[in-house]
Amino acid sequence: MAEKLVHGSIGSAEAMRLEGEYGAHNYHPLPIVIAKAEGAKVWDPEGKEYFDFLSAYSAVNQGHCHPRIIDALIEQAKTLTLTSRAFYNNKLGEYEKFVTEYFGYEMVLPMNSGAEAVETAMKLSRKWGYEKKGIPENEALLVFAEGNFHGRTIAIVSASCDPDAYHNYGPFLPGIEKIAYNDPSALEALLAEKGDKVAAFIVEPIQGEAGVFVPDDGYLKKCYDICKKHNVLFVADEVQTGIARTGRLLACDWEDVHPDILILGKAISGGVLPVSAVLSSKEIMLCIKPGEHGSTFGGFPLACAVATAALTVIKDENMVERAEKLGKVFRAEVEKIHSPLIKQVRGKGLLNAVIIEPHNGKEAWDVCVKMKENGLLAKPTHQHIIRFAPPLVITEEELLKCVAIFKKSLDEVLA
Ligand code: IF1
Repeated sequence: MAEKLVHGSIGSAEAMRLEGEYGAHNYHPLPIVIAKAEGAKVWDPEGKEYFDFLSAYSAVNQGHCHPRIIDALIEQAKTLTLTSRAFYNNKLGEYEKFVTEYFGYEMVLPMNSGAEAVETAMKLSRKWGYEKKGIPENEALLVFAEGNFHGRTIAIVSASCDPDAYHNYGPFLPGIEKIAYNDPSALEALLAEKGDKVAAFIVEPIQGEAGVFVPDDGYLKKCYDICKKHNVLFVADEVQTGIARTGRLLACDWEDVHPDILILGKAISGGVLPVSAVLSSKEIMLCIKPGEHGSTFGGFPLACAVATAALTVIKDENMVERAEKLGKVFRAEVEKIHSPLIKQVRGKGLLNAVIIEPHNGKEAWDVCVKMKENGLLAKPTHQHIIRFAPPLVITEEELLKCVAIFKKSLDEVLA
């Protein structure tokens, strides 16, 4: 007999069946259906409660359905949602002033998805390369790090080293160079050889998809200095690492690096709307002239209201400090767990990963399925890595409860 429904009008089994039947099969989700969420918790249609340790890949840093962000959404939705950029609107300029001052930049170019913002940064870098640096026409190069994840467009997957991301999507974008991550000498060697044609080095301060791969201290600063030496733009993709997640407003703040171009997405809206942003100086941003780039929704009034509220909440609720403190607690507690399945815990702030050592045929997926049964949602990546990234509103008490669920699940998987 079917379980009684608590949230919504269809049960978990039916929701999963419908997705499988009518939706493209471009994902392999954990078998959990979310019907309601608040703060760090989510509920399935049958009313079972879970802690969310994925946070929509760090988009809901402020917690699910944060009341102040939702209020801003509703208020603005009743007044004005979209004008296109063919006309001015009374929210965009105010938001642009707010967001540029918030992150310490002169100008912003608003977009929607993270991938669009990365594309924008690629186009902006090329424009600057031709118009300011003087790279000969159609010869500009963009440098990426191996193991990167910047999104799903054809230009972006042209820079990917992951066959799942690029296989059979060719032909790819030319003018892309890939170098080893966490190796400043690889950047120096490439720029020494081809630096006069390189417009930008585009890098994640911590590689998320690669499994929360934290580079050595000083890596970003060294790369920044190498870029300056060769008149190359240092572009940081902080779509996942930005906005308090790592215990700093930006992960680049850990090394006092101010990127020439900063790419933001995900948590800039608190997971309420697809909002992204590219921030830069006037010198760089004004290389793009009217009609040369844009999007129907980019900077729409609803996004402006939501992003302003989402960023205000980050400051008002001290989320940077929370992430730093709770991250230390999380890593210290996980290090105390003795299980043959745990190989390593790593991360910064509340962007963490546990590397799983397969044992008796059990791997990360099995641990995640068991944690799900025990009320904790986390997602495996690359077979042997589990990401732990709760909303930053989680309390220390809840966090400790979740570490206990993790420990219990590790034990049960091997039992
Ligand atoms: C999916 C990963 C995370 C990103 C960085 C740009 C984008 C992303 C550093 C593009 C997006 C997402 C996309 C999501 C899974 C997720 C992800 F596992 F694939 F790598 F978070 F770790 N730059 N990351 O991490 O932003 O266009 O998606 O808004 O399902 O593809 P988007």
